[in-house]
Amino acid sequence: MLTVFSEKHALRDAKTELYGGELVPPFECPVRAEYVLEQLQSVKLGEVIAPQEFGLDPISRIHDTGFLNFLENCWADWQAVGYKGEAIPTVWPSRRMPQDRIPNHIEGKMGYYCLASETSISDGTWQAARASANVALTAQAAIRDGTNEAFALCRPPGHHAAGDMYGGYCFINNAAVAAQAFIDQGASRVAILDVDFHHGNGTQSIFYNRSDVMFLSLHGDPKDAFPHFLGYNDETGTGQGEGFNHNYPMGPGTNFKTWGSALDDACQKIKAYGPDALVISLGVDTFEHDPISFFKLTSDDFTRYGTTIGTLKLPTLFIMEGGYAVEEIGVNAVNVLQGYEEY
Ligand code: B3N
Ligand code: ZN
Repeated sequence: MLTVFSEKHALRDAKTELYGGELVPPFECPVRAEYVLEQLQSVKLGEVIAPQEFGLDPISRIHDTGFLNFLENCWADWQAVGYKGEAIPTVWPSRRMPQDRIPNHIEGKMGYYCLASETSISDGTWQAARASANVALTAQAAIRDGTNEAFALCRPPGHHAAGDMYGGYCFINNAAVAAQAFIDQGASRVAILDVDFHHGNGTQSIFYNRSDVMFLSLHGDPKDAFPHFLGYNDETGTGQGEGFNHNYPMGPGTNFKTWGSALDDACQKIKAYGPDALVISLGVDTFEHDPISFFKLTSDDFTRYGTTIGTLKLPTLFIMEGGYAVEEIGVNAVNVLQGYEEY
């Protein structure tokens, strides 16, 4: 399988994450991508190429210009007011406040464009996020040009990023940008299957009122897991999008028996939808030893479900999302890709 990878991922190297009232070293760290690269090279999965530069146009199909300008300038603006730490919001337009005023001050801007405060912005974040989107778009272009499957080793991840919000370690929604590229190049329907432990709130919100992109997500029940406010099973889409959004929230201790049944159901829906391409938001934080999740998938389960995805026989773009058991992240992610190829 073709892999696209950019060394520029390492520019995203924040020193702090807000967790449990403390600033701790981020779970989403550069070594994650290096371990995945190492594993796919050690099993000789296939060619690894660097991304092309696509510019901002395909990213702007998904994200607001004001939001992208904010991301580009955030670190400089934060430093310009004299703040010493990494950029973290402290105030939000919450209930009974107008939702559409964008403050001038960086403190207010952060609250406007941020959905959760664990994710610090620091030097290099924007450059790495841009490179990550280019990785997704390069893999997407390979499929457009006739490759049946490709792996975009994206970092930072993307599925929590909405059209105008970052958070959950995500800045640019790589899966959404790639899905939109398929549509813009003539695809009638694209399915996005999100198998990360966390609900892909950003991807859901981007396509919620559309029927040309179906979104399906298997994830930790938001009653008990991030992002807490989206990902319930009564969220089925709106307007033209009604019936094209499918959530499978599952509780603590979920093992492959339960998770695999949800996957089978999602695959049936994808088959019935008949997409021209399938985008997989591939997070491996469903792993039994992941430090921030409560699912119990084993390394062998990743191979098994890769094969299930392969049975769909669709042009498939895998996009790396989460996974924080760094010693095993490579084996788990590559097991999915090898399982897919076994079909
Ligand atoms: O949810 C968490 C979190 C939960 C448990 C933790 N433990 C037990 C150490 C630590 C953190 N934090 C909120 C931010 C989560 C962002 C999730 C990013 C992701 O992987 N999305 O797919
Ligand atoms: Zn996740």
